[in-house]
Amino acid sequence: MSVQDYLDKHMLPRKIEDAVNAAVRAKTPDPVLFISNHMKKAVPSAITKIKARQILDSRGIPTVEVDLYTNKGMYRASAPSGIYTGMYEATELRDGDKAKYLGKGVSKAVKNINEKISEALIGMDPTLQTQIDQAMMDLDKTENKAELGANAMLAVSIAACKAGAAEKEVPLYKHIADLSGKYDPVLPVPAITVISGGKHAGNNLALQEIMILPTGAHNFEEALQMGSETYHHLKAIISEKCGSNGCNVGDIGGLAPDISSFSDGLDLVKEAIDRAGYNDKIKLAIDVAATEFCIGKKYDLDFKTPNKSGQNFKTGEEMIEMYTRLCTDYAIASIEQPFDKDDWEHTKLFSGLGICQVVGDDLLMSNPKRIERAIDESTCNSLVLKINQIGTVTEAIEVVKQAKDAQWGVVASHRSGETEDSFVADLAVGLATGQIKAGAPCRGERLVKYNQLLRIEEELGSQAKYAGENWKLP
Ligand code: 2PG
Ligand code: MG
Repeated sequence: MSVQDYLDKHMLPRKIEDAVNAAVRAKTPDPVLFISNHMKKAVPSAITKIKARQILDSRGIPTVEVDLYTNKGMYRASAPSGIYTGMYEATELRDGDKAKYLGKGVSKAVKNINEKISEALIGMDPTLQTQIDQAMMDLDKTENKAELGANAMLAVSIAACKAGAAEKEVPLYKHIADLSGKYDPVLPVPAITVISGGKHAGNNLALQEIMILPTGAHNFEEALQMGSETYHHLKAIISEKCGSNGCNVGDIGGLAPDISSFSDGLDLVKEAIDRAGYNDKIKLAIDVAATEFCIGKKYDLDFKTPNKSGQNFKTGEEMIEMYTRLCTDYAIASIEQPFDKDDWEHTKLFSGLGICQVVGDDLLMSNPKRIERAIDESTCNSLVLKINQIGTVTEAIEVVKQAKDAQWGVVASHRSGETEDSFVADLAVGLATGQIKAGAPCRGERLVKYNQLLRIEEELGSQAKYAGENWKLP
């Protein structure tokens, strides 16, 4: 690296200027000593090494893990992955070599990190997240991160963010809040998945997730307790009614009884909330993931039922009627992806009724251009933030600001293919999203996020603020 590159990477000229100004302001008798002390604090330990490898996610599919080193230590991060990877999201780079992992290997993404990304980032200050992410984007040069792979870039971006927090000697959520320059930490309301269907489970339920939101809890710890108790009551109810086979779980830990109607699932969950004694403290939410069963312009509610697939089609209007009825019958507070990813028309019509929070998942794909269109056209009123769809921490922060500035709700989200990385928990707190989706209170890769939130709440002590009833706009 040239001297000029080194100075630029560390923004040294600006830091020297800051130090001189601080010395003048302090009217110090010994400006040289003052400036030298100031610079010692201002010049961080740089990134010294980046090493990536292929690991397996919670579904046994390869993903990228990164170890990023500074003089302070080693910081590890990995990229999650979803079922649906759409054309509007950043590219997940996979090898395509069918002889290995059915084409899903990530050795090219790993190589990109170990060679190109590592060369560009070594020597950089880990606290300068924007510059780090920009350096990767400059190297990639494509609009959708197709060259280096969003899975490669995200794992590095998260590892750098952790190193930045350590460098500043502040908790990760605090560093993220600082990077936003805007938010104070807030513990989110967990949207806890209790029933799984759709492409996440082997039952006949088209609906992907039924979630519970303990908005009436006093703090996060109590919210998680309510969620766990309700989950276990539900397990007992399903076992009584459908036999223990019904208690098998889907990809994100939700129970997967063999039911096919939305209302059968909601009835079971209502009964569990009732048994747990949390009727007035827990709200219901669903993620329909309707893109998965939209055929032409119609929705096949029996798309998973053998011999019935194709016989229970509903039009967009009929889906609106169904949602309206469900919201009345079950007081559903939030519906995610109620229509196809490109069904702007019905999403807007339903959202316009103002019955519940309408969350855009595949519709938005955490893509700033699609979010902008949805804000302009009032298509929905909440964003599900999936960081691997966008590919860097900096861009994730920007889309959260975009959504919040439009008075939208924000749900920080895991993916169905997860790892032991708990970054999304700190991200939700640091950006005060108010809501987090991390699956069921079951399976390690889900609990690692919820357990991290318990630790953050403990650390914040009397300063901890739980979003609670302000879950949409904390
Ligand atoms: C969703 C997510 C997680 P996937 O649809 O919101 O629950 O699933 O990661 O498969 O897209
Ligand atoms: Mg979804």
